Amino acid sequence: MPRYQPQPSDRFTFGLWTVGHTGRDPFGEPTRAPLSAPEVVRLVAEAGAAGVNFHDNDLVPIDASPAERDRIVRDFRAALDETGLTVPMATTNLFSDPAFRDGAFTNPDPAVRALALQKTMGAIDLGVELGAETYVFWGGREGTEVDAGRDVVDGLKWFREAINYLLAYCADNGYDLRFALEPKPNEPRGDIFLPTVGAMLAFIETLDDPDRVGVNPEVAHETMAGLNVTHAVAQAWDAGKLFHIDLNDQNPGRYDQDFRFGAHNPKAAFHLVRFLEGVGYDGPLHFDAHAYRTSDPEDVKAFAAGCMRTYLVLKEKAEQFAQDDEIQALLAEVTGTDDAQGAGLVGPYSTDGAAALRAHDFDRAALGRRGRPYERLDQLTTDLLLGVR
Ligand code: GCO
Ligand code: MN
Ligand code: MN
Repeated sequence: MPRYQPQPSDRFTFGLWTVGHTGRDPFGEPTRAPLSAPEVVRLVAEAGAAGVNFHDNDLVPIDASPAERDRIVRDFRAALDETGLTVPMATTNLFSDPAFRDGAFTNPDPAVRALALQKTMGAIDLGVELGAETYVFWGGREGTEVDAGRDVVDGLKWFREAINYLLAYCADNGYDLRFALEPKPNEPRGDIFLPTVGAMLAFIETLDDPDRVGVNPEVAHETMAGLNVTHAVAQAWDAGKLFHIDLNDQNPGRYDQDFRFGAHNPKAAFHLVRFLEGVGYDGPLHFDAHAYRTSDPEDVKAFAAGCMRTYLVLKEKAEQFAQDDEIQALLAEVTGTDDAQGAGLVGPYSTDGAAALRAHDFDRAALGRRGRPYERLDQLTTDLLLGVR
């Protein structure tokens, strides 16, 4: 088998909206012809992915008749059956239609909030029908430009009401679906509510059934907020909330770029892969990215292949990192695991332990002098990534 050839067991997924992206942006018209859902399924399957995800309206147009819906779903399912691809995740488009221009679940108009619930219940039914196990909520229009115009606490309350309602809807229908909330700081709104993984994790604990709800961190979104995505993902993992992940790349301080995974900052991508593989994350690895506007259909295939190839190369690099004696010795040094001096002084509190710690005589100056060879460690990591190690 060719090296770095993705297999379904790698759990890579793409969205209909990612590989099917037509190159439209706020300044320009599409540069590529749209692909039908079965065409995306075949392209993604040929590239070696395991699954395909969709927003309700990526598959079924918002004004499709019931007969059209049935035909589209039948053709899509036939393509899935033919290729063996699955649908691990589904989601709702609550941002394109003008009705949602001032938010969906957090819209001040209760009629729009009700419409958003109605649309999402239909989309959940569709997702479940096609086998989805995770349902993603990305609050595209849930936010503001004008802070005088919205009480944020109202926004949070309405968002909570909506998620609670939909949790109850799933329970009522016997759907074994987990929800993954996806934070983003801005775009398309000036400010989107619950902008980061940390904010979302705190919000989840206020829901009626927090156990069924986790997060869907995205590389680009944390990077847009100037944050370290691996730290965010680690916190989600620590909380038992890493239900899904959106992989792509982003240059901080720029527009929402959705670059091919690893395209901009391969070192950050490496640390993320090393983390995911190290802890044994076994959920879907979803590429929420799209090809450059300049790409033709062949280049779109190269884009999809490139996302997966980079992940697999970085996975191999992570294994190399774990087996490199020099790197591991430096790691032991910087993490203090080679040093017995402090052992026994820290750990769970006890009265005796606290007394011993209070009586302990530290050589503070020596502690302040102790070397931390991060330069050497990072250079070895760089050498390894650049292929000279
Ligand atoms: C974005 C988001 C979306 C969501 C998608 C799934 O920046 O537009 O990342 O692509 O991931 O709507 O909910
Ligand atoms: Mn995004
Ligand atoms: Mn996303």
